[in-house]
Amino acid sequence: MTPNEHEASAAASGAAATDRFRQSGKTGHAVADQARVNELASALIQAANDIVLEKKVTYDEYNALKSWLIQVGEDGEWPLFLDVWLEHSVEEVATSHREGNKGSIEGPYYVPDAPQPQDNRTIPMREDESGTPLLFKGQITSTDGTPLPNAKIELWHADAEGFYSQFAPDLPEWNLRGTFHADDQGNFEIDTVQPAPYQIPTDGACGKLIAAAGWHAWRPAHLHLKFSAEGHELLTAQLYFPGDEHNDDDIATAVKPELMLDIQPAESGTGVQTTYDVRLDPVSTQTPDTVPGE
Ligand code: MBD
Ligand code: FE
Repeated sequence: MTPNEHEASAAASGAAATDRFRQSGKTGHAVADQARVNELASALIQAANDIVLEKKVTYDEYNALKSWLIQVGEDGEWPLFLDVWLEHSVEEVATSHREGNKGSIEGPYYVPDAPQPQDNRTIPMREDESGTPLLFKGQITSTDGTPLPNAKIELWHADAEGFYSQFAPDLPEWNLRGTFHADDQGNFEIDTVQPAPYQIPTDGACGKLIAAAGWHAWRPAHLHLKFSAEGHELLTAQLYFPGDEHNDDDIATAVKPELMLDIQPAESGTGVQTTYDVRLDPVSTQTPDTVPGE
């Protein structure tokens, strides 16, 4: 991979992630409650002012911040910046009530409605797709153990070079993105390949911050998943591979011990396999108004 190819994919991935977010339908849920906007915006502005006063921020530093924030927008990297450094806390708040499997952040590279392969098993990939073949299987149940027939599994991940289709040049649309359904016992089996670790583009605004601060730009190799079933909360997760050098210092703070896969040699003799069972939380019938004590 030459620096020029990295540059090309940095520009493409930022713009594509920004477009994707605009089309996601999530922008329509803006918080309209004035008291809440006041509370959150005031707290954020206060926190920033506290930092300026406490750290004695200079005009040069203030102007560096201003030009960097402008650059984040020009590079299309707001989705990347927010998902890498903030989404993990939002995810923690959103899922703290759950009893079923732990999840993790969605990140900037999800695309809804990925193809459903005819065999309900093989993720779309190039004929010569490189990487270790990976059989990913498991069972989806409710938290009480009841199998969830026909549960939906969406899987997307980087290729063996660390690139995501639709966000990097020269990859077929939907490469390594698929939608699958569990059988009548909630069981699923998916054939894919092992992804490589992901590096934040080095030439964009986020990469410049990482270099200027002396951090590293890596996420450990990961699978992205969404598990859904009628009457159950959507589980958005990432799963990780033991031994990855960045499992303990993920730049996006999205690794949890419960999300580590158990990778074994494949019974087929080719590649590796892993079994990951998933328990989904039933949608609560209690509205906040009926929670005792409220
Ligand atoms: C990724 O692949 C990712 O999963 C996250 C959360 C942020 C940046 C790139
Ligand atoms: Fe990712």
